[in-house]
Amino acid sequence: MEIRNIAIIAHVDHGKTTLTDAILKQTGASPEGTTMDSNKIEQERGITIYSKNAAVEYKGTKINIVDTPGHADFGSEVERVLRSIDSVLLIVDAQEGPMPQTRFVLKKSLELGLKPIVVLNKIDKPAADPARAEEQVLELFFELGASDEQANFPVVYAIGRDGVAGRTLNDMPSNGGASMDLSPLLDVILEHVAPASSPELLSKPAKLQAFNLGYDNFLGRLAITRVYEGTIKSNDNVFEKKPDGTTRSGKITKLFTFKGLERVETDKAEAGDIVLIAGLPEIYIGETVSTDENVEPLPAIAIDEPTITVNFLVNNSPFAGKEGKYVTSRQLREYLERELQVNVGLKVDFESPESFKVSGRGELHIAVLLENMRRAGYEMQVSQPQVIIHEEEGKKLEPFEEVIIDTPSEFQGAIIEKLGVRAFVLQNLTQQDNSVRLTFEGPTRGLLGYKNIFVVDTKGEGILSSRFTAFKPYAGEIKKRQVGSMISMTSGKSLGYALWYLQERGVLYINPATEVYEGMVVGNTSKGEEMMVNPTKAKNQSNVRSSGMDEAINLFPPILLTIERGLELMQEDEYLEITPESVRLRKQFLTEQDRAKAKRN
Ligand SMILES: Nc1nc2c(ncn2[C@@H]2O[C@H](COP(=O)(O)OP(=O)(O)OP(=O)(O)O)[C@@H](O)[C@H]2O)c(=O)[nH]1
Ligand SMILES: [Mg+2]
Repeated sequence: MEIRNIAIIAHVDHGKTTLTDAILKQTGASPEGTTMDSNKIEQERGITIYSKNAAVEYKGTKINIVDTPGHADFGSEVERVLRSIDSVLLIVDAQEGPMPQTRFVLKKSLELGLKPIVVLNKIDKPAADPARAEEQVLELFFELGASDEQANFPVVYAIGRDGVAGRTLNDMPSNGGASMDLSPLLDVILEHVAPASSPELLSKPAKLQAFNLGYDNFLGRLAITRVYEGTIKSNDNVFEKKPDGTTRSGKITKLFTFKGLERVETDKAEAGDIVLIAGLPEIYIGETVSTDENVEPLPAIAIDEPTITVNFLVNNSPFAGKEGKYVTSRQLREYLERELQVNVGLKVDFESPESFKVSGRGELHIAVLLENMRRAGYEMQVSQPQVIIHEEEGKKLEPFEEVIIDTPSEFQGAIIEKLGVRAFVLQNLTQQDNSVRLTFEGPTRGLLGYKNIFVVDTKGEGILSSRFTAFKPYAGEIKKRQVGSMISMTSGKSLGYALWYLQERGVLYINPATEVYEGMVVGNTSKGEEMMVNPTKAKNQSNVRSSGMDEAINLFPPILLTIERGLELMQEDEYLEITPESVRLRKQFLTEQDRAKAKRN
């Protein structure tokens, strides 16, 4: 069977997974109701975190499809995937037009010489403007130095959610056209994407390259590979070559291809296909696997440098060990070691026995790791995220990001002012009706802790997306307005009366009847100063006890801490305590006395 290999790429939320799911359903490759976002955390958050392979059959051709994550923290997943396929569907929301991640994934695709197919999606949105979006996409191609051939891209219009596509707007049912399904898109794929193999490639010895890793409890490490040449069989003796030529030998024990969302075992796979291989415990991204010892290794696949670091420590709060199953340093270490096998963007420094330095591509990357750990029964505490500073020729370099904001115009003043203080420079401003799009560049450091402020400043109506651009010269000291913490001075159960009194002074993180301990942070103060509070205090005892008092008082809903919110809100002298059931913020030193002592030193 002929094979075509494509990846679906886009900015976050532009509709990649919805479209992929619809393709799987319409081709009968997977039943209704299944989704490529198969991971629990993906489903809860409604975003894709891991790139995933699927395969469908259409008009006698096998199409391997890789759905990729659009969130910038997972951009390195996309880069690797692009090395394994022959073309991309660049999905663009017809209302939003190209966004930062659109630019990033398109740039990478063009650099690799791929010829994208552009899908203008979500044309059902009331404010969709496919003509304008198409114009912007074309501009972006030119700006990124596309060749004439690349810039002459085919365009398909789609409503992924309804599972319809058309080669022209007039084909769309919403415009009175006759298109009923996604076959126009699938036809364009067959016409436009080169077949993944040829008799010549098939006649050579087997040659594969690993572009992603997996893990199976029984089979151990797995590699997702593209077969470039020849035929690979299970039980083949192979040579694994690093890009520098270093060679190991090994044996393939099992092979799987993709069918729908499932992996199916097979005894051989031919040039052009994408297969999972087992049996090579040390295989790594970018390595070439071949039956021929003298094969020329394929070029390396670059893996992005981490940009932020968080220290992971054994939980030593007064509530340690109450909720978690795995709490020791050894257990944390074992988890992280396993994670490093598959979490490619991650780095861990195990040097210190008390705290492991975990580095990743952004706050979300770290937050997802922590979320996975707590769900697996782990408990730990982590320090405030810090950006990674590089030293180059005696110069300090730090990660920079591009930020694009869409907001109602009335909020732009506050945004420009606050990002300005955080060393972000406004680079572009475009007005459209009552909203503006602002483009900034500045240090990641300045962005840490800003997202909560942004939500407040735009009353939840602004959309902020950011992505790493490069390590650039250190932007100097940034004076952020500190939020002060409300610190519990005692241990016990919080009471409604006490919280009612405290909510006058700031924002609370806890509900009534929450167990607290001395040194735990229960809220933040609007004035910005640290404050010792007693959230367990009952109404003055000397008063006659008015029954029902607790029910009658009016409490604002607290801002309950999630892992991400905690990482954003926490101060440098605090830890975020994470257990299977709770997320708490605490001072590193629990008593006022110890804090004062630590300050003096
Ligand atoms: N109006 C409209 N909404 C759509 C369409 N397709 C998808 N959506 C919605 O857009 C949101 C994001 O869809 P996804 O398919 O998860 O987007 P994605 O590109 O896979 O997102 P990430 O993987 O997180 O980058 C969901 O709420 C979808 O229901 C469409 O054709 N029209
Ligand atoms: Mg998705």
